[in-house]
Amino acid sequence: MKNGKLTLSDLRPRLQRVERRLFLKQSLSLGALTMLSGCTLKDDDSVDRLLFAMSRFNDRMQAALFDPDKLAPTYSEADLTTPFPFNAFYEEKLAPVVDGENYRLTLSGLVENKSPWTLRELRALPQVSQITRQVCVEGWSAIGKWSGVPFRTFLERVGADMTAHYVGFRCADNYSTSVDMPTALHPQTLLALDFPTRETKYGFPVKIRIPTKLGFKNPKHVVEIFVTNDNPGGYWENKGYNWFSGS
Ligand SMILES: Nc1nc2c(c(=O)[nH]1)N[C@H]1C(S)=C(S)[C@@H](COP(=O)(O)O)O[C@H]1N2
Ligand SMILES: [Mo]
Repeated sequence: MKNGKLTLSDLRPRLQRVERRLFLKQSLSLGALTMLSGCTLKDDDSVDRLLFAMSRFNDRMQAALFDPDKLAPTYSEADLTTPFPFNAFYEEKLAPVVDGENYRLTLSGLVENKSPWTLRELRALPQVSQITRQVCVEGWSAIGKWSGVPFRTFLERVGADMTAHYVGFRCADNYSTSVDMPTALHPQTLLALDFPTRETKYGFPVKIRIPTKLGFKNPKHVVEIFVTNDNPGGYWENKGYNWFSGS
């Protein structure tokens, strides 16, 4: 501290902590630290506000750098991780068990045809399979196979406004997340109906599998999809995880 103002060296440990929290290791650089040293940051609040603003700025930078044609690596059956790890914001035994017969996938927001979809109708759309790696911020990654409808095909089918900025997801366990439209339209983004195992806890009946995003941006047990121009945030995003969290 100098004259009641925080200095660069005061901030460094805190930034390192926040960086870990926001997963900005590569992008919150020394340059950004130097930039901070010119600011008057008197209290924790202003530091947090600035860091949050930087994370938002970072989202825009990352979105601009996102190459919609760059593919995530794919793997072979021999690479599959077994048993496949489970993760959620609750214990495994609390995972929701959705009734497939009565299930309806609902649509809202900037979508022309808002008729809900049954599982049978979703299965009747063109299906593809892919083997990709899911990366969780909690320090594990695993290779799994997901099959289902290319999400772009689904968005075209329902007449989603593809010029809108965001697609949001609500889940049976009250989880939520959202992605930018280019990510939603990415060729590997899948409305998955089959999961690494048949156990329902991996997302039955619908998981949006996005191999260009961290695990937490891959919603399981999805019950509602909406298209919007206002960033919907999400369960972890609202707790400070970097919104873009992808490659
Ligand atoms: N509905 C819902 N989806 C979710 C989560 C959750 O808690 N609820 N957790 C996310 C996180 S942090 C990860 S890493 C993956 C884990 O998916 P898995 O159980 O198939 O490995 O699901 C994501 N999708
Ligand atoms: Mo995760």
